[in-house]
Amino acid sequence: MLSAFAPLREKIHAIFKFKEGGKLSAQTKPQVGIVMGSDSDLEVMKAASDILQEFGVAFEMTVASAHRSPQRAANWATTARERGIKVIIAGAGHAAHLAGAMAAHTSLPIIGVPIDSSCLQGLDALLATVQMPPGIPVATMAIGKPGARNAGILAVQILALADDDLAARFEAFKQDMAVKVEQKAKKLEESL
Ligand code: AIR
Repeated sequence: MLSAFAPLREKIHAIFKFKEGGKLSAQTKPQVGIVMGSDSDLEVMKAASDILQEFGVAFEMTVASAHRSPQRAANWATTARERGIKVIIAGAGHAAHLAGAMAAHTSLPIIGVPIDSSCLQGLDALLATVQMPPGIPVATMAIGKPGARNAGILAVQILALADDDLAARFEAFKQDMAVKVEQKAKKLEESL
């Protein structure tokens, strides 16, 4: 069964060759804006930038706080579209209003990442990010690093709607995951 995947795997490796050499394309104009409430969120939010890098999607990254620097957060969101940004990923912990603030100040799609930085381990941030009032959506991911990685993946999927090359790479990425599961299943079954 696994051998059937061999040619596919070669194709995937060809498509994903940028994994070894850093960014795939020479494209430098950021398409994704990543913003976080504090530099202490970077360890989590790096999971979003890492996957964007794997796909060769250019991004910009900054810190802005909906509470500590509301004007900076508003300015960054308001000017995002004119900077060429198509999707915003916003991560914050505690009473996390950053993603909602982004959504208030731009019509670009917003992906929210609740950060597990508080004593409530991100449950507070999850509720604050996900419970947006009707009319102002935030696509809210899981808490912490897995959510940040998924935020990057969702941004890729959104951009791939208008980018056939990126869509092909995303398909390969999904197929690669399936191949890995096949390998794990085989290994587990053989160990029994
Ligand atoms: N935060 C900062 N301004 C508003 C909020 N909600 C969040 C950050 C971080 C947490 O507060 O997103 O997760 C703690 O920040 P710091 O700077 O004290 O480490």
